[in-house]
Amino acid sequence: MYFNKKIETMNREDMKKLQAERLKKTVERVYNNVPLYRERFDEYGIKPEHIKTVDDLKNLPFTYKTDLRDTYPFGLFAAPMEEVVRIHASSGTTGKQTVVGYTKNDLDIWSECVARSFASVGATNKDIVHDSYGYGLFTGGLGIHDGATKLGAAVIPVSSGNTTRQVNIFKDFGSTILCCTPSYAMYLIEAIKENNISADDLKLRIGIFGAEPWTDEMRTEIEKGLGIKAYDIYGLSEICGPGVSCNCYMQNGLHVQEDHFIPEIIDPDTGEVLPDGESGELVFTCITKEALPLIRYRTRDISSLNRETCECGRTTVRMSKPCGRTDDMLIVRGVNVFPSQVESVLLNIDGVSPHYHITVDRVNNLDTMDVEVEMSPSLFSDSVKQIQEKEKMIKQALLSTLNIAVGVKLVGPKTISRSEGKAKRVTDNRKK
Ligand code: DLL
Repeated sequence: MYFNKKIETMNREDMKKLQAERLKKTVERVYNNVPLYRERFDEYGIKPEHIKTVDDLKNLPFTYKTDLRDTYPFGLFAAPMEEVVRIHASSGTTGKQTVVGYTKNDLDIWSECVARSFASVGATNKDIVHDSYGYGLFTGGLGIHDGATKLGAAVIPVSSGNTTRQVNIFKDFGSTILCCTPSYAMYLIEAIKENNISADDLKLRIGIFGAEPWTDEMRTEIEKGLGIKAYDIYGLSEICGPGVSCNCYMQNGLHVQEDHFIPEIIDPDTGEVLPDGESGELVFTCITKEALPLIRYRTRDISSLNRETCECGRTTVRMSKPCGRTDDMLIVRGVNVFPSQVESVLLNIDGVSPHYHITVDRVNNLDTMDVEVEMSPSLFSDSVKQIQEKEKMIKQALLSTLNIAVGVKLVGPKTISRSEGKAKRVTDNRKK
C-alpha cells in the first residue's frame, strides 16, 4: 500500500532530476541564509551555481554534529524565526543538546514521510496507533503522532512510562499498532505476561520500532512475544526525526524518503563515497527542508545502500538496518565490537532472555569486556552446575563470533534495569 505512489515508484532518472532541482534550491538557500555554510563553501571555492546534478553532491563539505553545537541554539537555521513553528532537541550524552527547528512546510513533509512509513507496512485509517515514544523535545512521540494522524488512523498519545496503564490501554482501547523503542517493547511484553494477559487477547498486529539499534534476533523475540509483525523505522532529529526511512512489509531494508533526503555511504576515515552495497557511515542531505536543511550531515550510523527495486514495488533506495554507530563501536584489545553483535549471539542461545548489559574496563592496562545476561525462569531454576555450563557455552559462542574472550555472568530474571526509551546497554569505564 502506497501513501504517495508517484514518488514511491518513480523511476531512477526522474528521481535524480527531482533531487537535482531540489538540491540546487537548497544549496542556494543555505548559502544565502546560513553564515557557517557560506563561509565553508567559500573556503572550498564552491558557489551555488556549481551544483547542477546529484553527482555534484560529493564536492560539498560535510556538516557535523559539532557544527550544530558550535552554533547553538539556532545558528544553522535557514528560515526566519517567524516562519519556525516547532523546535525539538536531542539530549545527547555529551555537551550541549542539539536543537532543531521546523517551518509549517517542514512539519507537513515530515508527517508525510511518517505516513508513507505507516502505509508501507500495511497500516490504514482503520488502525488504532498506540504511540509510546516519549512526547516532548524528543522527536519520536510527536513525529509518529503527526504521521499517523496524516494517515487518518486514530492515535493514542500514551507517551512512554506507566507500563501498567499501557497494558490496560492495549486491552481496553484495542490498540492495533504499537510504536516505541524495541527495548520498551520487550519491557511491555513482560508487563503483559505479569498482568496474566495473553498476546492473543490483544488486537495488536503491527509494531513500528526504532530510535536505537536492534537485531533481527530481537525482532523475532518481539514478534513472538506480541504476536505481531515488527518493522524498523529510522530517523534522527537533525534530519527531521522518525520517518527518514522505514521497512516495508517485505522487511528487507528500509526505504529512504529520498525525494526529501539524499543518502550517501562514505568511508568514515577518508570521507570518500563508497559504492552501493558497501558498508560505511550514512550521510544525509536534506533537499526540501526550510528551517534546518543540513548538507551532507554525518550521522555516524553504519549502513549500506541498495538501489534495486523492492518486491513491494517501491523504487526508492533502501538502507540496511543500521547495526550501530561509529561512536558506539567498542575497541576491545584492538578488536572492533558492536553491541549488536553481542545481542545476536545471546539471542541465539536457549535459556537466556533479551536483557543484557555490557561493561568494558581496563585492568592492568588490559581491556576487559563482561556481559551480564538474564536467565529465563526455567534456566534460573536449574542446578548451579547447569547454569555454569550455560555460562561456558555463551563465553565460547561470544569468543567464536567476536574473537575476544568475554566474561559472562548469568543473572536472575529482572535484575537488569528496563528501559522506557533508548536502552543504555554499555558502560565503558575506560572513558571515566
Ligand atoms: O531517535 C528519531 C526516532 C524516533 C527514530 C523514533 C525512530 C523512531 P534521535 O534521538 O536524534 O532521533 O536519535 C537518532 O538514533 O542517529 C541512530 O543512531 C539511532 N536510531 C534511530 N532509529 C534507529 C533504528 C530519533 N531504526 C539516532 N535503528 C540515530 C538503529 C536508530 N538506530
